[in-house]
Amino acid sequence: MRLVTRGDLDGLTCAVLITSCEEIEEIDLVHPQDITQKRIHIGDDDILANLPYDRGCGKWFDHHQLTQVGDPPPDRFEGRYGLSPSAARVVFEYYMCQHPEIRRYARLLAETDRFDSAQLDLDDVLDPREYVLLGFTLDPRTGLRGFREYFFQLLEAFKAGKSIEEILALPEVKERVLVMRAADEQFRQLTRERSRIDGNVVITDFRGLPTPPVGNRFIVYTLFPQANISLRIHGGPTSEQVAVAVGRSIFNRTSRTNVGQLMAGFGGGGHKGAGTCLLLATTANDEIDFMVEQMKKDG
Ligand SMILES: [Mn+2]
Repeated sequence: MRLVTRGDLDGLTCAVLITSCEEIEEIDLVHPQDITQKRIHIGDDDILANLPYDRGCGKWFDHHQLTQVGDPPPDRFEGRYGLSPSAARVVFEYYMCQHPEIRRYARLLAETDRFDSAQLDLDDVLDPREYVLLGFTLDPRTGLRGFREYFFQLLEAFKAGKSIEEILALPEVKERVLVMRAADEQFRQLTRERSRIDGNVVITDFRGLPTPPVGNRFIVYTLFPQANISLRIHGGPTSEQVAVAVGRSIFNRTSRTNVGQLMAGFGGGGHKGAGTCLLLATTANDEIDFMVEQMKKDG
């Protein structure tokens, strides 16, 4: 079978668990909109994890809000869906009785829950350690490239039973941590320069930079504690597209915006607390203004 998932920490933990319970010959890392926009063919030999439902799939595991975009899941399907802190938790609950040996990943799973649902404190953002640090090196939103090979290296390391200390000592991991730390001060500076406050919203515009800046996506909330929600704009996968990432502050938790729902209105998706969408560059500004107005109205 093939596993189709996304290249973040939750996708990695899904891959660790599913490859322990199923015969997986191939793993593909895709973006959720590759599924909803049918850019890849999904058949009954495919397991989808941490991604929207596709009616062709053999099994499906997810924890994101259901959106109007893409195939609606039927009442009965193979796999499991639930509003859980991580998709990996949903996978774990599905396989645990048949495969009690996956309990050995309990710590990885608990930390994936915490990371994927952004239950982080100030120290996790300013001085990340262990699984949180590893999660930031894998986060596609952090802007580091070449994550495919990196994802498979980490998968192999966890399957081989390596500890988090051993994994953080791998040269590829150390290198990414160094790149992240080196870029950190510059990222703060750029975030300060390119952000503006509009009511309760902090808007950061990274469009027009030669490369997407590398940095921790929660830093913005430490720099603008008065904002309860952020909207970040950067270049999309093609020059005709603009990517938007919206998130509620993890420190000032007063925003009432349902981000996943708001993003679904623009072809994207996510959770109550965070989500993304891709816009056409030609109409992006008007759509972004609309989103900001909605977030201000929600309070
Ligand atoms: Mn997830």
